[in-house]
Amino acid sequence: MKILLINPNTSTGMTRAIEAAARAAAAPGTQVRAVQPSFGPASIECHYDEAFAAAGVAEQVRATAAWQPDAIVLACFGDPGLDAAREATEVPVLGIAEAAFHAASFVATGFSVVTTLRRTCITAERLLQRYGLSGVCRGVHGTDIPVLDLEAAGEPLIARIEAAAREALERDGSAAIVLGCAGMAPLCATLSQRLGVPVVDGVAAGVVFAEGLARLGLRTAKRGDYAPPPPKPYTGWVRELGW
Ligand code: 2AL
Repeated sequence: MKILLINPNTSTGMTRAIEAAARAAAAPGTQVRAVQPSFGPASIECHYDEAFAAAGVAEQVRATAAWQPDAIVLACFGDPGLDAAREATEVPVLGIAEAAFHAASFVATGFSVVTTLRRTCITAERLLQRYGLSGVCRGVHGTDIPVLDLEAAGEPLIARIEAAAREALERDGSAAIVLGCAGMAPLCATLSQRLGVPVVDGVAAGVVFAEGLARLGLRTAKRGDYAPPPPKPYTGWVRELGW
């Protein structure tokens, strides 16, 4: 079984951290490969960043096709380029927000999301609506921690996330926490142990769900809107990315 992880940002340190978290979650015998786009933002913290990250995801789905993954996980909490990736491949593609929300909904009737910059909360809220899980999420909370600060997360930063999670559980009356950034994956075990509630990291959840879908033999539907893109010329710096 081969699982491809695409970190949609261009931070190599974060790609390696995400890869380690994914390997820890994967079943024995599963190969995990983590890649990142050749262009785009170092972190994804706003709509503008996300526009370029989505193109980077499409680039990497194409560039890694020869590796023949059994499933693909997009490791950014905004799930950038998810639909485009599904058009560009036949294997299942999961976003980590999508995976984390569903996992949390399996173990609690109400969960809270703790994420990075407050301005990214709208992205998570829109995704919850998209996935039909707004009714299970009791609140999305920004910490105003920049994504790249998570690369060297020491105790003060972990304590800030822990405090935000405790406040969210209390204020929302929720029973589980979803970590709202791929960069928080390495903190999941520590936060689970300290908080005493289910803490969901979308990277681990995404890898496990991806393995499950591949084992079920499910492929992305090619009848309808997830069919391959209609061929046409692309111009300028993306001319190689046209179908
Ligand atoms: C993220 C994430 O997971 N990776 C990234 O660059 N930005 N998410 C977030 N909410 O800031």
